Amino acid sequence: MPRILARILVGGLAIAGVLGGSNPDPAVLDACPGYTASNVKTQGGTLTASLKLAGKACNVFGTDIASLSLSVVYETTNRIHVKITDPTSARYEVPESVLPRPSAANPVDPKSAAIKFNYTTSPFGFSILRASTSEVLFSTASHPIIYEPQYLRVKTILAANANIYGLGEHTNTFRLDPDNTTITLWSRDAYGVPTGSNLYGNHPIYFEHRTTGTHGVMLLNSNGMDVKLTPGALEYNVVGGVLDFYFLAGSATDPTQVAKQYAEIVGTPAEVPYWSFGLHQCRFGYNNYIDVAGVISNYSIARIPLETMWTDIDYMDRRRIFTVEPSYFPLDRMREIVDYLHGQHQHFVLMTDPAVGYLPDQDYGPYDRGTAADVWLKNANGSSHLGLVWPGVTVFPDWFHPDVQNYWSNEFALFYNPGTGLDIDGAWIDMNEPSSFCNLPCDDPFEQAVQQALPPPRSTPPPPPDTPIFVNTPPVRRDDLLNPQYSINNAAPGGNLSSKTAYTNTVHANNLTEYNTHNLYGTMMSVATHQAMLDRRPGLRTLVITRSTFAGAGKHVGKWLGDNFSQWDHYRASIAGVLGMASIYQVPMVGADICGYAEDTTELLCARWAMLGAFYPFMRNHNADTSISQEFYRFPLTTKAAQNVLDIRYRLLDYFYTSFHQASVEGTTVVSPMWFKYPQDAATYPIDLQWFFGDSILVSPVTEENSTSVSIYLPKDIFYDFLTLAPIHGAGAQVQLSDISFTEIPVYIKGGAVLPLRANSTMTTTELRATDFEFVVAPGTDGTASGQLYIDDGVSVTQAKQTEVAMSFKAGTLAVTGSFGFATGVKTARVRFLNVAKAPGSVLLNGKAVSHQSVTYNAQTKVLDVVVGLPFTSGFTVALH
Ligand SMILES: *[C@@H]1O[C@H](CO)[C@@H](O)[C@H](O)[C@H]1NC(C)=O
Ligand SMILES: *[C@@H]1O[C@H](CO)[C@@H](O)[C@H](O)[C@H]1NC(C)=O
Ligand SMILES: *[C@@H]1O[C@H](CO)[C@@H](O)[C@H](O)[C@H]1NC(C)=O
Ligand SMILES: *[C@@H]1O[C@H](CO)[C@@H](O)[C@H](O)[C@H]1NC(C)=O
Ligand SMILES: *[C@@H]1O[C@H](CO)[C@@H](O)[C@H](O)[C@H]1NC(C)=O
Ligand SMILES: *[C@@H]1O[C@H](CO)[C@@H](O)[C@H](O)[C@H]1NC(C)=O
Ligand SMILES: *[C@@H]1O[C@H](CO)[C@@H](O)[C@H](O)[C@H]1NC(C)=O
Ligand SMILES: *[C@@H]1O[C@H](CO)[C@@H](O)[C@H](O)[C@H]1NC(C)=O
Ligand SMILES: CC(=O)N[C@H]1CO[C@H](CO)[C@@H](O)[C@@H]1O
Repeated sequence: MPRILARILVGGLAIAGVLGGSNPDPAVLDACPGYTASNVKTQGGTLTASLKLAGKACNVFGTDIASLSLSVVYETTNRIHVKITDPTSARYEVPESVLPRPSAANPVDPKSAAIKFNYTTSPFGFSILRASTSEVLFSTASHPIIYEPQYLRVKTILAANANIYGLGEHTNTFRLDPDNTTITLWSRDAYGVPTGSNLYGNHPIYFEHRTTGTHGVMLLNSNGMDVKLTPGALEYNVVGGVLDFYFLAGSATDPTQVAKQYAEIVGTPAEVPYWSFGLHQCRFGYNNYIDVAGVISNYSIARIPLETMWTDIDYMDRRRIFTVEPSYFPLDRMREIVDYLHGQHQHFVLMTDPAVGYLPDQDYGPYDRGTAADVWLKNANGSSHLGLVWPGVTVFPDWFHPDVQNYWSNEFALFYNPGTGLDIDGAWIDMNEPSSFCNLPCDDPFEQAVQQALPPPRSTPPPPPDTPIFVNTPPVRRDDLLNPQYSINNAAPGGNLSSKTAYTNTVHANNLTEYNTHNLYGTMMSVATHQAMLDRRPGLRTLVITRSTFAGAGKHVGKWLGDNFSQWDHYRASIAGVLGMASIYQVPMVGADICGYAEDTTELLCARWAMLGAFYPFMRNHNADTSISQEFYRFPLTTKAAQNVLDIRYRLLDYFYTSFHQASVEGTTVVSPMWFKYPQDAATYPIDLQWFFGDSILVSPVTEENSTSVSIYLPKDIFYDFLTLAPIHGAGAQVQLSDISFTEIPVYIKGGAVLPLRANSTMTTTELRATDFEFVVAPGTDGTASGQLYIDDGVSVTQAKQTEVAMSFKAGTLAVTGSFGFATGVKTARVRFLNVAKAPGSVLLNGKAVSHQSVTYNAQTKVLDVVVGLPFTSGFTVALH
C-alpha cells in the first residue's frame, strides 16, 4: 500500500544487501563434520535417534551443537514429520497458538505409507522415497547437516532441471529457476514488489512435480532464511529455530492431492462472503468524501457493477487508525455513504494498520486504552518499542499479549460501530510486516518523524517514551538478536534484519522475540482482525485482506499482492503471484492491484488488466495517490472491457463460489496452474501466463503491450470458447490467437465440465442471486461431463440450509441430483449442450418429451439449447435421443 514515491526514493534506493546474503563457500559448508546417528529406536510408525557431532566442529556461523535429537513420525499414509532438535536447550519453535500442528497421535505403519524415511547412521543422512517407485524425493546424502545456535543448514539433492514451485512470497517465475535462485523469507514492506527480493509474506513450502508424481516439503520455521536452488540441489540456510520438516507424498497422478495434504497442516481457507467475489474499487488519494461518493455514482452511471467501495488511509485524522478526518471525511457524511451503499446492496471496506500513534496525553483512545492494557510490543528493557509509520511515532500491538484480542475487538467495536461509527463489511489490513519508516539506528524516531514530515509536524519534543511499570532484567541470552553471523539476503536498506521494521530484539508478552516471530506478525494481526470482525458482526463471515502472511494465513484471511506498478511486466507477473498464493500456499482469496498501484496506468493496460483481474479470486482496482485516476469508467476501452468481463465473471460466480467452498472443506485449489490438470504434459510445467479459474475455465490473456495476438498452449484435449461455445481441439501445441480486441480476453471451457451459470449478469451480487441458472454441458473427449454446485446464504459462518448438487452427463443424459436445502427462489432457465453433432430426434425432460419450441439447435456452433423452466428445488434429467 500507500508509500509515497518521494519517500521511497529516500529509503528504497539504498543498495540492498550490504550485509545481506553472506554467501559461504559451499566447500566450507560441505567440509563440516555432520552428525552420526546412534541409539536408533523404531516402534511402529515412529523412529527416534541421537545425533552426535561426527568430527571437529566447523563453527561456521556460531558453535556447532554437539548432540541433537531426531524424531520421525509417519503421521498419515501421506505425511512424514522429521524433526531435529537440541535436547539440552530449548530453542524457539513456531508456537502452536499461531500454527496448530496436525495430529500425530496415531502414527501409521510405514508399510502402508506412500513415502518412506530412509537413513544412514555414519555419516547421518536421510532421504525420503516414494514407495511405489523407490524414487528419491529428498536426500541430505553428501551434504552434512549444520546445526548452530543461529544457523541451520540442510541441503538436498535434486534431479537436474527439477520443477520446483512455492517458497513464497516472491515475484520469481511460478516455476523457479532450478539452477540459480535464492529465495529469502523475511517479511518486508516491499514497495514496487521487486523481483528477486524478500517480500511481505512467508510460506516455506514447495511442491516438486515430476511426470511420476508431485510431492511437497514444508520446513515449519519462522526465522529468517535463504533457500537456494543451485544445479542439482536445494539448500536451506536458516538463522534460528529448529529443523521441522513435513514431507508430503502428494500423488503419482493428481497434483491437487499435495495441495490438500498441505491444507491438513496449515488448514483449509476461510470461506468468504458471496459478495466479496464482486468488483472492488479502491485507491490511495481519494481526497474527501465527495470523491468517494462520486466514484460510487460514476460506476453506477457507467453501468459497471461495483460491489464494494474501499477507502485507503486518506480517511484518517492525521493518519491515526480508528479516526476520521473531521473536515475531509466527516463521520456523518461517511455514514451517509455507507448507508447509501448498504441500501443499494453494496458494501464498504476501510483500511486499518497495526501501528498506533504514540500520543500520550492527547485523548487518543486507541493509544490510551492499549497503554492501559499494556499491550504494546516491548524493547528488551521493558519500554514500549517505538516505530515510525504514517501517523508519526507509533507503538505496535503485541499479538501475543493475552489481552490484545480484547483490545483489538474493542477498538473495532467502537470505531466500526454500525450505530455510531462506520459500518464496514470487511477489513483491509496493511503495513503488518510490521513496516516502519524509521531508518536505522532509529535512535530518535521523533526526529525522523520531523525529517520525514510524517503528520503532523511537531514543534515541541514530546515526552520521553512511557516509563516502564517494572523494568525486567533482560533475560540471559546466548543469541545476538540484532546481529546473527549468517546474514540472510534481506533487501531492506543495509540488509539489517531490523531495517524498516520493529527491532529484532523486541520482546512479546510471552517473552518471544521479534527475531524469531517477525515473520508471524502479519498473520497474527490477521487472526486478531478476523476475530475482531466476528466479534463486531457475530455470525457473519468476513472479508479481511492483508498484506503480510505466514503459512496458515489463508485459514483466516485473504491477501492482495502489494504495491505493484502500472507496468506490463507487473501485469504478467501477477499471474504467478496469484498462482503461488492460491494453488500452493492455501491463501486463495488473492488478487493483485488491477491496472497497477503506483505510476500512471494506460487505457490499454487497464483494459487488459481489468479482464485478467476478473479471473483473480479477489478482484480489486486499486491505485496510488499520485497516479492518474483509473476507475474503469475513466476510459472507453476499460469501461467496455470491464463490462464484458464482469458479465463472464458474474455468470460464473456460483461456479467459483462452489470451488471456493470445496477448497474450504477439503483444501482443493480455486485456481490452478495448467500442470495441475495435465500432470503428464511437460510443456505445461513452466506456464505461468495461462491458468485455470476453478477446475474448468482456462484463461489465456494477451500478454504484450499494444498487441492483439497471443501464442497460447493448448494440451491434447477438447475446449470450448466461453462466448461462442464452439469446440476447439487442442493438439498439445502452441496456438497463435490473433485479432483479440482490447475489450476481449480468450476464455475456454475445458471439456468434461457441466458449468452452473447464472443466465444473466447483474449490477450487484444480491440481484445475481435472484437470477435463474443455466447449465452448460461441455463434454470431454470421452463424451462425458460432470460438475458441482453449492449454494448457501452467502454470508453466515454456520449454514443452516445448504444446496449441494451434482451434475453428470453421459450417454446423452444430463442428471442433476442432490439436496436442495437452501431455497434459491430461482429456476433453471435452460440447459445448453455443446458439441452436439446433430439435432436429436427427441428431448426428454424428466422422462417427458419437450415441445419443439423449447429446443433450439445451431448447426454451426453445434449448441443445443433446451428450455427447462423448472424451479430449482429438485433434481431433474434431460435426455437427448
Ligand atoms: C536405505 O539406506 C540404505 C543405507 O542405509 C541403503 O542400503 C538402501 O538401499 C536404502 N534404501 C532405499 C530404498 O533406497
Ligand atoms: C544468477 O542470478 C543472479 C541474480 O539474478 C544473476 O546476477 C547471475 O548472473 C545469475 N548467474 C548465472 C550463472 O546465471
Ligand atoms: C464523476 O463524473 C463526473 C461527470 O463526468 C465528473 O465530473 C466527476 O469528476 C467524476 N467523479 C469521480 C470521482 O469520478
Ligand atoms: C529502553 O530501550 C530503548 C531502545 O533501546 C531505549 O530507546 C530507551 O531509552 C530505553 N529506556 C530505558 C528506560 O532505558
Ligand atoms: C543492525 O541494526 C541494529 C540497530 O541499529 C544495530 O544494533 C546492529 O548492530 C545492526 N547490525 C548490523 C550487522 O549492522
Ligand atoms: C518472561 O520473562 C520474565 C523474566 O525472565 C519472567 O518473569 C516472566 O514470567 C516471563 N513471562 C512469561 C509469560 O513467560
Ligand atoms: C504501444 O503504443 C504506444 C502508443 O502508440 C507507444 O507509445 C508504445 O511505445 C507502444 N509500446 C510498445 C511496447 O510497442
Ligand atoms: C437473461 O438471459 C436470457 C438467456 O441468455 C435471455 O433470454 C434474457 O433476455 C435475459 N434477461 C435479461 C433481463 O437480460
Ligand atoms: C500486486 C502485484 O501485481 N504485484 C506484482 C507487482 O510487480 C511484480 C513484478 O515486479 C509482480 O511480480 C507482482 O506480482
